[in-house]
Amino acid sequence: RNLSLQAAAQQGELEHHPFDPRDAKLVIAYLIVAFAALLIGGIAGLLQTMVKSGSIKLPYGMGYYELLTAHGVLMAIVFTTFFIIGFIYSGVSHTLGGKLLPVVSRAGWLGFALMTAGTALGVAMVLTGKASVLYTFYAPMKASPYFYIGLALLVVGSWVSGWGLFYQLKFWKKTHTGKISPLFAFMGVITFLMWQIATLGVAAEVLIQLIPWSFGWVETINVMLSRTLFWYFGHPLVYFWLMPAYMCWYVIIPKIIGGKIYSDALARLAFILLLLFSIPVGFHHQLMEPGISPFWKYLQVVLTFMVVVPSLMTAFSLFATFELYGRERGAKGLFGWFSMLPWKDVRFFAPFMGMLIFIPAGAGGLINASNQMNAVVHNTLWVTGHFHLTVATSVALTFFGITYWLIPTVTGRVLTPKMNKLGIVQTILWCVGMFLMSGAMHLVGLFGAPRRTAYTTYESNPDALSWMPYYVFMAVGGTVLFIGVLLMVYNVAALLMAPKGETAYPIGETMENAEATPAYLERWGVWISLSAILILIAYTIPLMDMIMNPGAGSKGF
Ligand code: HAS
Ligand code: HEM
Ligand code: CU
Repeated sequence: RNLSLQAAAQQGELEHHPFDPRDAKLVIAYLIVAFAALLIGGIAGLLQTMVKSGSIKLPYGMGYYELLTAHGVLMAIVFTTFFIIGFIYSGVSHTLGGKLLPVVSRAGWLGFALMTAGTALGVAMVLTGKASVLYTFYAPMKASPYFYIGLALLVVGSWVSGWGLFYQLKFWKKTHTGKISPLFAFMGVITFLMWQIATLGVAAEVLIQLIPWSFGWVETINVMLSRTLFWYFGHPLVYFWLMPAYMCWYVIIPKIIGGKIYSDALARLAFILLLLFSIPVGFHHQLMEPGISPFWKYLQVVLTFMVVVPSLMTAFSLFATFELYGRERGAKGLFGWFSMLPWKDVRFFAPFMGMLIFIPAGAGGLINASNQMNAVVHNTLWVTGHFHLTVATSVALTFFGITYWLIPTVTGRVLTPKMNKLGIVQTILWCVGMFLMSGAMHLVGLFGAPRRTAYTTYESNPDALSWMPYYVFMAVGGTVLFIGVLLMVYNVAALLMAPKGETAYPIGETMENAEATPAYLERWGVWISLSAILILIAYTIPLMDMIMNPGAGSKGF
């Protein structure tokens, strides 16, 4: 109780603190690159749906896989990572002392420069046709070495930014001995800790395997090992997108609706479980690969079902926040609280639609993770449908919802009622477009339509022809979504030029009668060690096997 009172007092002191203008520049720089990536990635996405449905042929000798690589990289890696760092830097600046330490701000800018340079290099390679290897860059498909170098710069840049966050928390702890860190900062640091551990896998793949091989210094590559290192990183990557969305759901949304955070301790525990169980689960992307023994796949699937638990805790905690908020205002019956929520406020509405869609999105994930059902859906458009609900809707809509207050807050402006309305329209466009596109992807995937293919009728094979109507629905959905992308980019520009004023940073407070947060939740050493132990258990023997028995190795193409 004491801790939550302290936190509340601190909150009050922070609320009237205008955002530091130097930090604002950094946050806005990250957001601008993020939304530029969304725009270009959106154009690629629209063209993909047009090509697949046979509506257009690509001009200028452009290939489908150039487009799809650009889309995957720009949307899933550039848009997300830049947004996440901008968002977390803003909240850490706000909750840990009101501004970034000079060295942290320098780390943020250095990270930004490295990431932007890496993105420019990587995207240039993709758009000139020298890296049509998709965002998962599986060997033995081979890209120009500069594509991999670009990716490496992007990752190293994100490390530098992450180190800045760690330092800011360390300094805060030193100057606030005995106090538990603010929830937002705690979650931000866990997110980057997880990222730090996860990216070691892709760094090893890129530096030790792909770059020497693509320069021609070695002739062959161990494909099994490279895919395994990729998915050691690739699954936690999806939680790296999700955790900042959860930060908004746990910490920001209660404040925006005028309610309270249900439990600070539960939120922290959920994030610790995400740290522990996000990483040792990459094999659920490799269930159909022959080179891994069933025992290790089984073990990692068990761990995959463990990582569902913190998501269920999140669902529970959000329902509690909403219900208690509604009941406080006199809601009756089982679901009376539902109508009490501020539906006309885009800062709530967009992330809420993200939450709602996360229910079917997560259910689809459970299907994917079940070995026998994975055999049905693997490499079909069902999977593409799954992640356009998770990352491209639950996460993306939450990020859009954050943008409507984040830009005004850091730049000293206000969200006008007109922009709010445009935001609601944008959210509805996104939901309708995604319902059509992702719905069609899920269905046609069950009929066996493969992902990652351009227009094809397989020489009039009747099965392939029966997919066409779904591809048309995908294209209609893709068009609605693309209008949504354009409107979002317009909204960002409008927010950057909104009328001057003061907007508070919406950090929620914990319920008055909540349990005090136990200090062991902040025993970093314990959680990092446990995470390392789980990773060693899940990966040591399979990796040793792949390294000791590499087969002949594959030449690139
Ligand atoms: Fe996934 C493939 C399994 C979650 C993203 N996933 C992918 C790929 C991506 C991706 C990008 O096991 C493709 C990669 C590629 O290119 O090949 N996924 C899971 C499981 C979960 C899961 C078990 N995925 C995500 C999230 C992603 C994401 C999150 C991005 C952000 N996924 C898989 C598997 C594959 C896969 C296999 C490989 C498929 C293959 O064969 O290739 C779980 O973490 C999901 C747990 C979530 C829940 C939902 C909880 C609900 C909440 C909302 C509450 C709502 C409220 C509002 C409170 C159980 C928290 C309610 C209000 C009312 C009024 C109702
Ligand atoms: C793949 C369309 C937004 C992430 C695809 C594909 C289509 C598509 C048709 C599948 C192509 C294939 O498998 O042959 C769109 C449209 C969008 C959109 C029309 C909105 C205008 C997003 C967003 C994200 C995203 C916001 C992530 C934040 C991805 C990823 C792939 C993909 C990671 C997989 C690429 C691969 O298989 O290598 N998109 N998408 N998309 N999309 Fe989107
Ligand atoms: Cu996964």
